[in-house]
Amino acid sequence: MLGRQGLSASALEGFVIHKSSRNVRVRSGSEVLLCTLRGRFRDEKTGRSPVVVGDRVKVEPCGEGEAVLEEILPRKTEIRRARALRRGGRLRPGKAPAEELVVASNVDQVLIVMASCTPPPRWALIDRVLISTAWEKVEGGICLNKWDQVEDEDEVREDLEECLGVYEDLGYGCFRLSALGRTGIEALATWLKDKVTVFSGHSGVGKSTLINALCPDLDIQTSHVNRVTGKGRHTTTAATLYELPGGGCLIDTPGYREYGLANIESAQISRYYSEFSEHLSLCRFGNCLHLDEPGCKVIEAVEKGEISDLRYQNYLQILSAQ
Ligand SMILES: Nc1nc2c(ncn2[C@@H]2O[C@H](COP(=O)(O)OP(=O)(O)OP(=O)(O)O)[C@@H](O)[C@H]2O)c(=O)[nH]1
Ligand SMILES: [Mg+2]
Ligand SMILES: [Zn+2]
Repeated sequence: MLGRQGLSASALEGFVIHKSSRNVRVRSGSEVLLCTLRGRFRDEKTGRSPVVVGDRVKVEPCGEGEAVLEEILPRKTEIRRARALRRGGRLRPGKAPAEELVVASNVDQVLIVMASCTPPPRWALIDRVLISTAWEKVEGGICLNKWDQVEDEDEVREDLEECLGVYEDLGYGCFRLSALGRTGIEALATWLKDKVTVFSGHSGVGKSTLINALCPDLDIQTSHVNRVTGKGRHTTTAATLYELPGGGCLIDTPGYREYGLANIESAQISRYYSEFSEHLSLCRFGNCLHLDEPGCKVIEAVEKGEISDLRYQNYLQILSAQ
């Protein structure tokens, strides 16, 4: 628990719905309070605050619609990712040291949003996010948005269906839809109902467009992807929590360039591939990383088609980047 003890009787409890560099907005009952962040809620060196969207907090009201943040209550869950430290906007050469970011707290599930094309889905990235959600013991789901763009592309669509089918068979919530065309939204709305869900994905995949489609009263700013690079323009710059009309909360987040695994060692990664589990203890070597070791039962299962090649290739890619 962060903050001071012995708050006055006028202190209110609420949860953080938006965070900017200088303040946070806190919902307390039917009120939304703008709260300044005092010194102890700022890191002296970076100026960053430890408070994140989703945090349950105590605040002291100090004027019409305003309050001061006094305490951050213990978190039920934390969604974290690592990113390389940059100097002058550039990645440092060699293995860049990573810093960890808490994206949101107290969430029940993470929806990984990918575009069906522009930009195309990155399945290894999906696995990274699924590993970190499993580590944190929160649900993970996958949404292929912009399905309208592949409707007439039989080969691309079949390929995407096949990949998504692998995850469906593993029990993940999988959704194909068009946020812009507002088609295929219902199944996702059912998955989101009464849960707190954070939307995670690259810039330009349509996270904000999808939240606009799910909450018709909202008009969150969205922006075109760059036609040449196919990349988004980092339109959403801060995490914000929105309430779903039928119950539940959605957290929109800024698109990321990279998604590093925080706190997870190479040797642990295979444990997050549930389909590997029955083979792991049968490998000849106890410390087998399932790369090319003799007597590896995971590789044998891939060769027999019992483990999907897509998942195994993702596993190798993640391991090589650790
Ligand atoms: N064709 C098509 N375009 C879509 C769809 N959903 C979103 N888009 C477009 O994709 C672009 C990016 O959408 P945004 O909602 O801003 O993407 P975002 O993921 O929130 O991006 P950041 O805020 O930068 O992280 C916009 O031009 C949207 O209109 C869809 O279902 N189909
Ligand atoms: Mg956005
Ligand atoms: Zn092995």
